[in-house]
Amino acid sequence: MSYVDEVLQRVRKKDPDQPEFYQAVRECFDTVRPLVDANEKLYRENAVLERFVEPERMISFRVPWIDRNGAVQINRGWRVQFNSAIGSYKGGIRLRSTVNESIIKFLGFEIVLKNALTGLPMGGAKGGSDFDPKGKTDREVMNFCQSFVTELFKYVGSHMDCPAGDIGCGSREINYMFGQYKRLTGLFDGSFSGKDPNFGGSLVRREAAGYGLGYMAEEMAEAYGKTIRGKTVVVTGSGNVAIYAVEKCQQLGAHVIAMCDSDGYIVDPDGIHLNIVKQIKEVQRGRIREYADLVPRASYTPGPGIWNIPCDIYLPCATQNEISPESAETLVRNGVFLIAEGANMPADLDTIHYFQNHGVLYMPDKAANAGGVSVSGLEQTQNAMRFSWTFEEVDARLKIIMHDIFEKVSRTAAAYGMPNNYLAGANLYAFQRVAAAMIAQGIV
Ligand code: NDP
Ligand code: 2IT
Repeated sequence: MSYVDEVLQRVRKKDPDQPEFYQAVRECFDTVRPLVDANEKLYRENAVLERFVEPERMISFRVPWIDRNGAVQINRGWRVQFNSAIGSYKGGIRLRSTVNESIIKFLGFEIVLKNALTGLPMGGAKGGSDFDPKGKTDREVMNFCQSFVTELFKYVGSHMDCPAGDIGCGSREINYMFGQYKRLTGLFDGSFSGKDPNFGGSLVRREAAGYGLGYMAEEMAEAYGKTIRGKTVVVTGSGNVAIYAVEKCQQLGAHVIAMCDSDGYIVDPDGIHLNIVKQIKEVQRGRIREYADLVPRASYTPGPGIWNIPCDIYLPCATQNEISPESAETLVRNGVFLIAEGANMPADLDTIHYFQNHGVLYMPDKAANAGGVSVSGLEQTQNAMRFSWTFEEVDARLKIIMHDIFEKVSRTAAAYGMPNNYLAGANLYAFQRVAAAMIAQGIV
């Protein structure tokens, strides 16, 4: 049995109840086989694969908080500090009722590789809780965030681990967490990213993941002598990543016609009015169906099914495994030519292969949505310098970073004889970098 298969089997045996984690490991390991086979002796001697799948540290803790009725609520919090071979830990916090250890670990595993693609000195970590801010009052969210950080602060800090947002965790939550961290430690530093720009947050951090995704889609199209200008785009989700992906696509001249949330989807054939979506989602914290109440020509369909809307470009920006094998078939049948992952792991390996085998240009999450963590890294730099760059400066750096990621990914894919296989290019480039650092630093 190959070294890759041995370790895959070990992961499945050791954590049989962690399907998302296994899925993320399989996707990576399956595509780095040529590298592992060529370096088998070195990697085996250094137990590179075994160490790669074992987090350096995983913290699980109780989060007690008081709700609006004065009742005590208990949630579970986690932080997985997965790998610090190339930099201090960095990665978001997910707040959603469905969060569990498998989800935290898949996110942690993925971001180790993502951060290695950015070119910034960042290791990988991820955290979260089975707490859902939806339907909670601001005070309840604050109570939760303060309690969460009262435990988490022991493990984070500007040179140790820097959390940021993810699903359910936006600037409101990060601001509350930073406030409590500052109170407990007395330190005003780059320990959290995604803060309000009024007190140390980087400009463009809010837009970064979505803008980066738009830049990446344009890079991919350009490599084929095409452009996203004039193309019909469907974006899933209507949260942070989705909203700013729509904004960048529209700035680049694309025609975005559909978005969704977990209740249903809207179609606006004349193009999404993003100011209305922002008002519903960012200000009122409402539901996407309200769009159709405000825009008469738009339609709302409850339930899943946004992938049935024919489009040239599909940008999944909601959650893991949102693209089923059946929806992949529908997308291909309707003529999609480009898919770039805003969400983390929206499709499994077999589905990605299906797209690739049907000539769809496919960019995996760790490359396509790396703009978010990249600007988080730039926020840490600005905090350390006690300085802040303008919107234009940060945006220009983001654009360069996304261009560089595209180059690394496509060059690596070509070097391994798999031109245009961006999944392989991303995993091979990132894995090789982290593995080399792990070997150089000894058995730690
Ligand atoms: P938000 O919480 O801001 O938005 C999430 C959106 O996805 C909401 O519209 C939500 O709908 C929708 N959604 C979540 N689960 C489902 C589901 N099961 N079916 C349909 N819709 C769903 O999160 P983000 O925009 O920050 O994150 C979106 C994705 O992007 C995640 O995969 C995240 O890991 C990834 N990501 C985030 C980055 C960031 O900086 N924030 C950076 C890189 C990647 P509803 O309101 O109904 O819950
Ligand atoms: O998945 C991700 O890249 C994020 N949630 C953002 C992480 C960060 O540190 O900005």
